[in-house]
Amino acid sequence: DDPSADPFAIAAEAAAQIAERTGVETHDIALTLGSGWAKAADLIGETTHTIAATDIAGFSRPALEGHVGTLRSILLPSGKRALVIGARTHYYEGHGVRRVVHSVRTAAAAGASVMILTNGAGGIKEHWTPGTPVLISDHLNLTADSPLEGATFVDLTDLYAQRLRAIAHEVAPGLDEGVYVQFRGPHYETPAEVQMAKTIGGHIVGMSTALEAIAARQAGMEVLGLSLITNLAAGISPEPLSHGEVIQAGKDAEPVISAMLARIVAAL
Ligand code: 6GU
Repeated sequence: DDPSADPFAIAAEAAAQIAERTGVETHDIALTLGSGWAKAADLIGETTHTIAATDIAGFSRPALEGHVGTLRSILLPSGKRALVIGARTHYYEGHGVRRVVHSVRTAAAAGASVMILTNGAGGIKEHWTPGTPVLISDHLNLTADSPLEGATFVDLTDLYAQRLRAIAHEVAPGLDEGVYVQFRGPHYETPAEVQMAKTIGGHIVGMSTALEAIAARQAGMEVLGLSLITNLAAGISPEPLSHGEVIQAGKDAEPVISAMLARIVAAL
């Protein structure tokens, strides 16, 4: 949180601590598992090490139920290594964008070249019933913030890598795609805000992922993004939104979408 601290040095320190704790020098891919996706960790391979995120430099205490607060090193059947981040700091927690992207920078420092970002989100398309997984094709960052500091001009043309999206479509035929809109939260959007998101080209509304994706791209990683539609966004659904229902929809869909994510990881 010290503005004079170098966030990349803290990420390097975190990666060194992970390497020390696990004996694994290099992780090949990293996954941040958001609401509804946590079960994928058990399906992709064998967890050899589980670390409390708070034992690692730069990680904050998890703020929310459904976010487990651990880092796991997983040996994939291919022999590759996955770092699973079950500890997400949300922008709305107010700790600043450096904290939000610290896990992504740590994954990059740990060697990961692919960053898979998952979340639970609201749907703008009426036919997306709760439980529908959607591949993120692009994003609109409405936080008015950026993880980049100073004159760092990063190209975001292929942010959600076409190469990885093609693999996802191959192993999950019929998977929908959409543009993710990151709002600051923690309140859900008004119906007018949802209409604005729709008008400017958005399909999914949420409170994470876009800032993390930018940091991953800056670090040279390829990004794959997946949203679980836990509910329709305000005004699209006739029902008011409840956090409890969002969590429940995530739990209900978890087995199916986690299995899908495991197939994607196996195909990378
Ligand atoms: Cl409707 N909006 C946002 N911003 N995040 C969500 C959501 C809606 N539903 C689940 N997460």
